[in-house]
Amino acid sequence: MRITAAEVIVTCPGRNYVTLKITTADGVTGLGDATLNGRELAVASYLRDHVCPLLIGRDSAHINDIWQYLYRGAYWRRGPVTMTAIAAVDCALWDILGKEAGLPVHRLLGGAARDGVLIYGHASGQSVDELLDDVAAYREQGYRAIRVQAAIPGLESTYGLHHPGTGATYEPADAAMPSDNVWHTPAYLEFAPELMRAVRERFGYDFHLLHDVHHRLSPLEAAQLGKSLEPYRMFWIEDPTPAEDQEAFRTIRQHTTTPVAVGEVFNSIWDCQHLITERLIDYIRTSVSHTGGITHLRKVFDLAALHGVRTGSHGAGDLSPISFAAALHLDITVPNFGIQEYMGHLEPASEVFKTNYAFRDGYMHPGDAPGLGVEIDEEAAARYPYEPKYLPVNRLRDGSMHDW
Ligand code: GCO
Ligand code: MG
Repeated sequence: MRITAAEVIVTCPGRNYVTLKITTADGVTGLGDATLNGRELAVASYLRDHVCPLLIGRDSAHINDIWQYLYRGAYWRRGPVTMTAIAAVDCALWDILGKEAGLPVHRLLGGAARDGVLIYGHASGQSVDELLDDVAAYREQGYRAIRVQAAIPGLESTYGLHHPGTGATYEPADAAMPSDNVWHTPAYLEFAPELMRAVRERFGYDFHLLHDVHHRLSPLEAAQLGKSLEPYRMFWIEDPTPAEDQEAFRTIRQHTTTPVAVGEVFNSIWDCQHLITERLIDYIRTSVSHTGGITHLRKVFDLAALHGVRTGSHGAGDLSPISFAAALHLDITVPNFGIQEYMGHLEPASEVFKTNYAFRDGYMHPGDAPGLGVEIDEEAAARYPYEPKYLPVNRLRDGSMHDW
C-alpha cells in the first residue's frame, strides 16, 4: 500500500527513544525503533530531514527495494546513524506487512523454529553478597541464564550495576553530561574469577552464566581472563576487546576455550565478516535496530549459521520495546539462535509502549498480534520530552581515556 506519512517521535520515559511511524493510504501504521543511545537526535534528524521525504508515495510492501534504495542510494553506506535509520524503516515496513496480512512477523519469516526464546537477565551488586542475592532473585523468577556484574574492589565506581536502592532494572545513562569512571585492569582480572567462583559455589552449574567486559581488555588480557574463567563454564564472555579489531579475536581464540560474544556496536555484516567466516567468535550480538533491521540482520545470522556461530542479540534498555519485539520475532525463527539479552525498561516506558511479548519459565514469547505487536501511545510519549542523558566515560588512573 502507498506510504502517505512518515513521522519521528522522540520521547524519554526513563531513557530516550526515537520511534519512526509510517502510515499507509489505508491508515495502517508500522513502527520502527531508531534509538542510538547517546546520539539519539542525530538519527531523528537523519530520518526527518533525509529519509521520511523519500518514503512518501512508495509501496510499503517493497521492503527489499526500499532497503536497497536507502543503503545504496545514499552514497554514504554503513555507520551507526545510517544503519539505525534504515533499520527503523525496515522494521516499520515489516510491521505494516504483518498487520496487512493479519499475521505476526515471525510467521512471515517462515514460522517459529522453537517454542520460546531463551533470554538472560542482568544480576548485579555493589558487593559479591549483594550480587549473589540478586542472582537468587533471578533464579526464583525462572531465569535460566543470568549475566553477572559486581563492583570491582579498589575502584571507586564500576559500570553496569544497579544503583543502590533502585530495584531490578539498572539505568546506565544517568547524567546530562557524561560522568567519569576510573578503570584499572589488574584489579578487574584478579576479581573476575573470584566473582564467578562465588556464584558457582552458591548456585552450582544448572544455569547459564554470562559476563560483560565492555571492550576493556587487550587481546592477551582477554585471553588470560578467558583461561581464568574456564573452571566456571561460562556461557560467554562478552566484548572482551574493542570490537573493531577483528584480528584480536584470533589471539583470544588461540588461548582459551571460554566462549566469546561480540557485536553490540556493529552496524553491518561487513563489521563481523571475518569474525564469522574464520570462526573467531561463538556468538554474534548485533541488534535488529542498529544493524539495518530484520532484512539485514537475517543476512548476518545466515552467514553465522554457515560457520557455526550462534546469535545472542543485544537487548539493553537503550533499545526500545519495538526493537526488543522485532528481535524476538527473528530469534524464534532462526536455526542458529543462541540466546537473547533482556534488560527490561524503566517503568514509565510501559505507559508509552504497549507490548505483546510475554516471559514464561525462562523464555520470551513474541505473541500472536499482527505485525511486531507493539503500539505507541503518542499522548503518553509527549508527556516525556527528550532529556540529554549520557553513559559515563572510562578513564585510567593516570587520567587517560580508556576503551568503552
Ligand atoms: C549490554 C550493553 C549495555 C550497554 C548499554 C549502553 O550488554 O547490554 O553492553 O551494558 O552499556 O547498552 O547503553
Ligand atoms: Mg554489552
